[in-house]
Amino acid sequence: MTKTLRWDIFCTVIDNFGDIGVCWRLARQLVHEHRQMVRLWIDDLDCFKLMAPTVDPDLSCQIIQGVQICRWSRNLNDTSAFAAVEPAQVIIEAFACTLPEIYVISMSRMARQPIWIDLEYLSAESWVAQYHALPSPHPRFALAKTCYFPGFVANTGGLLREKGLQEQRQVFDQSAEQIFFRHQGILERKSDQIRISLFCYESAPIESLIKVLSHLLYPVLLIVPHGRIAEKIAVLLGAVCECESLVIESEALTVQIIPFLEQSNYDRLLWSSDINFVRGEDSFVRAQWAGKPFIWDIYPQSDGVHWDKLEAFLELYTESMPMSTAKTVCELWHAWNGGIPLDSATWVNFLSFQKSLAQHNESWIAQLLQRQDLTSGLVQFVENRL
Ligand code: TRH
Repeated sequence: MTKTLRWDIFCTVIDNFGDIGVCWRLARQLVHEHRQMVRLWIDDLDCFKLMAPTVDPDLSCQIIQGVQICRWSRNLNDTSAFAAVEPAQVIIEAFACTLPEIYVISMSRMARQPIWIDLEYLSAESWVAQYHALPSPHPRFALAKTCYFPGFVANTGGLLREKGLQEQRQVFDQSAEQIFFRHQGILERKSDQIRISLFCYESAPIESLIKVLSHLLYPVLLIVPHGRIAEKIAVLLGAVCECESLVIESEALTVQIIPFLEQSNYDRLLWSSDINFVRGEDSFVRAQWAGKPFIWDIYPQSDGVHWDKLEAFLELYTESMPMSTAKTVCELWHAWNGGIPLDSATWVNFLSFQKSLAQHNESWIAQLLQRQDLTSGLVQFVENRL
């Protein structure tokens, strides 16, 4: 039986939701599936509240779904608050967020060295397997930090995947979908209508996509959770997005802006859409578990290194696809990431592979399911070091 340990997860929110999205998933899984005791330190509770609505941003400490949520004040004057904090036995420094110095000093004074893990960003690049789980000594203290890399293949940290996730998706049938849509106020499905969810960065060619979708021969419902992209689309279509919900019609296209969803409801949106546009890291992984054709908007980096990351994933994901399907996927993904223009031919071509892509995705899921999930892997990694 797994030993119950105390875990501290540190997470900073930059200007997106991925870091907290990953940490929140990991924290819950550790508690619910592995009976660990978890404190999650977050520097932006307002942002967190968007995906976990029961969070009270005014509280410095609260328990949500069995996870102790602590506000991590980044104010320099407040770092002394950490002097009174006893470090946990396992510390996750998510995405190199840098632990408070005083906390690291406390770690170095512990009778038994804690297990310190730097949880890294996900990548399909081949170097990941070489660097995964390598420890590096601290320059000043008798501490070691291990870089833990999520990944898609053997010898990486795997992907976040809750127990029973695929079973939940499989029982999410038409009537469950209808109930979900009713609860979220999402328009009912019309026959022949293609339903698309959209979550992307402002750098994506949104204007071209709207043009392409408006001029199609069949109706499209584009569902956009509220945020900067939704506002941009409203402006493009001459509407004003004054509240979090809005329906805009433009020829064949209906755009529905909905409030930002609670994290597990976002999964349901991915399961019930025909095609999903996703971004970053966590929604990208969730789209893979959802099995529907998806288009990834990779987090753009100023030095352009994200292109290598995109190509590495495409290579792996399309490896067993017929050449024509692979070419079509690559074309649309390149266009969506700004590599080439996005035109209606690229889109229509992609749509023609909708069914075969959904089939391919089921084999892709089966392939991913052969790997241990990230949280179980982490728990095992820690146990091996006790
Ligand atoms: O928000 P992101 O762009 O986060 C990014 C990436 O993680 C990137 O790798 C990182 O470097 C950068 O932040 C700083 O995209 P991502 O990773 O998909 O995270 C979105 C989270 O928001 C995910 O957990 C799903 C969740 N979500 C909801 O809960 N409800 C919603 O309505 C939507 C649209 C998303």
